Amino acid sequence: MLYPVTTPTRTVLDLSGLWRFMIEDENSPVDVTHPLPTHDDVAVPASFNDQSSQAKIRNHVGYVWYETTFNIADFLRTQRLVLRFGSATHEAWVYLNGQLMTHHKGGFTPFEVAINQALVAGENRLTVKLSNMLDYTSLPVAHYSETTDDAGHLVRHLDENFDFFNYAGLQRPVKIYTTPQSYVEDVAVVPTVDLTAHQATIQTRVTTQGDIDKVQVKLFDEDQQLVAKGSGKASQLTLTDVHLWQPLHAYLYTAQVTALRNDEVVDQYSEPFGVRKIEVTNGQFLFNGQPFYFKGFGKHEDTAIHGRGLNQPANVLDVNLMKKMGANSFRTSHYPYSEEMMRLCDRAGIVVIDEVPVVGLFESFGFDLNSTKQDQTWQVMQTATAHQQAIREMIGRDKNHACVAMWSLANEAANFEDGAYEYFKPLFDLARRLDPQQRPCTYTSIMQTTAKTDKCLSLVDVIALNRYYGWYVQTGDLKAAEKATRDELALYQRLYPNKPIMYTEYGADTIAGVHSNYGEPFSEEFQEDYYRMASRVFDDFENFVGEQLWNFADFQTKFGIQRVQGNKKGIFTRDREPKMVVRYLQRRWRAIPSLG
Ligand code: BDP
Repeated sequence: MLYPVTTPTRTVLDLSGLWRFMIEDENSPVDVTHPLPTHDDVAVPASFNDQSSQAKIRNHVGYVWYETTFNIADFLRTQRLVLRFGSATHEAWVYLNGQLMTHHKGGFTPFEVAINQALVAGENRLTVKLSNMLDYTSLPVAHYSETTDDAGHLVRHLDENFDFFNYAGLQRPVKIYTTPQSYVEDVAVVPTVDLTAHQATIQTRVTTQGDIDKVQVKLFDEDQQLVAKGSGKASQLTLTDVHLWQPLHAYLYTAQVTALRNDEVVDQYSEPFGVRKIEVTNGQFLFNGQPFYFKGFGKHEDTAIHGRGLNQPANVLDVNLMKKMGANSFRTSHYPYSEEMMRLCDRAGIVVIDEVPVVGLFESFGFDLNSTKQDQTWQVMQTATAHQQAIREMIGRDKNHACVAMWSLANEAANFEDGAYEYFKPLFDLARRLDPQQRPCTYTSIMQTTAKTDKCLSLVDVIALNRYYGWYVQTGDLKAAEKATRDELALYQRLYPNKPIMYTEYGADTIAGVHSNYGEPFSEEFQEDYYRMASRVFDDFENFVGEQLWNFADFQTKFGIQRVQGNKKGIFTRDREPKMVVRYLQRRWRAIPSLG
């Protein structure tokens, strides 16, 4: 799916701004043929939750309604008009002038619908019903239940299988874009690099709709100079003296695709792309032929008031802070991030592990490493269909991004239970079939899954571990934690000598401003000691290809006795002030080259 951009044949209208908003009172159904019975406002894009002064709204489980009105300029009405949601969390029903236009489930990927047929002259009314509910068929996963209150009214409850706050709403831009009636539908760009010849072959695959008899492709460099051109829906162009897209040194070409009829331009679309080669071989993760070392973070889309809503200044600051620290990468834990963030990373040279919203695939969660208990996760969870859709939509959206170096197909699933391999095998096959760039695939493994009990390691290209020695186990005892960390990595390396291993989570809750002469847990001293311990171990392992700590910043969570206003494992506070450990990590990461 293409990101909406303006070109000589297309324009984009942004419906961001103030919308009407209400939570649904299930005893008085909404009549979509009339304006919503509310005068409350909500800003789009953003989560609705933290914009409200009322706990009842912030914590609402069920349906919410959004509404706005818009006009379309007469001169645009001959064009194909497409209404596009960057995301709608978690399930949406979209009505235009009272008519149901589309429905989409899955809160972190875009969807769109052509609206010409439903437009009226003058003002048009766009109404969206959203559900923030999750269950054992959705992604992410939550336990859903219902009770009734004293008045006999339905009360819905969610117990999420994850800690981040279940922010919802129209969290990403809502746009209307135009295309001509015949148009470029999709573009896939696949670079193949010959590193010794400094040359690349760029395959483009274009799909069109309508009356198009010719497709032209032109490639431009960063100075807007034409560097190659060709024609055909499947074209293969050669770039000589190629500028590589390197971690922290981005270089973006543009593929300009023109669709023609009788040699007249019908539609044009421009897609940025980078040229780089990613391989996993002999226990190494190679970027343009050189061993790459991931330095960075697991993150969240999470800022004050915006919640999970697009916050571009925060994204820019986060990338700037990463670069200052010498970090080069992050994982989109635990859902695909906004398209705006992906485009920013393409430009900034930040390497991304792109993760589907698959979190919480376990019946019961724990850190008991000696547990041999087998739940029925793979019988109880009915998420396979949603999982396939999430993979399709993530890869469909992000396939051309230079920044995406690997797909993560799950965070912390019950991979040690019977049925895990049978569940995951078709999903890995699907991802590999769908990705035109054939990127490596992985999942991040929960502590309960060990090198000996994980049933799915044969599926991954890189072993990605989420580990909390010294925090959730051996709490505060960094000596024991160091031994456990070392022993486990040694075992993985011995059993899987050809697979690169990385940490995709490790961290300790740290309250900014809390200090301890004794390096106690929750203090800034403990956080630094913890990271020093982990670093010492990492440096001793040859196949160890990266450290992405947990978490870039403190973030909002559901309520729980382990969470005082959220998860405090950030090395930055929620408003991006550094904790003490940042200086240590900055020194360390600046001294470790990304490549080499
Ligand atoms: C891991 C999860 C992550 C949590 C983290 C923690 O992958 O989402 O936030 O633990 O508890 O299990 O801090």
